[in-house]
Amino acid sequence: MKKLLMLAALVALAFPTSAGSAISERATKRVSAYNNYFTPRNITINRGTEVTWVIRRGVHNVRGTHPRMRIKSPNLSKGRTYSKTFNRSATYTYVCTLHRGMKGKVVVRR
Ligand SMILES: [Cu+2]
Repeated sequence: MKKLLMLAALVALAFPTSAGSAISERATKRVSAYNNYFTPRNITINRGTEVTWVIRRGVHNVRGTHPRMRIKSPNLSKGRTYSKTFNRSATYTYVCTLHRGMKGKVVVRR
């Protein structure tokens, strides 16, 4: 069984586009916000992926550390979300300005 799973993983790696193109066009990655951290804190995604931050506890915002990143949510309470699609390869660092040390990173692959 373990060998079968390994084989399936290898096949998926060998044919990433043919098997995954329909899905990747609307791929979404979720990041959760708790008190007071983002999880996962760092993510790596492909270009064109939408990242949705979901507020699970408390009130938080999502702000890029540089204005050119265009990551700028209002303050969001529990249950609210903020989404952004990343089309350019770069490393995007962001913070919650309400809580010191609450930060994360989105790495967009080339
Ligand atoms: Cu916060």
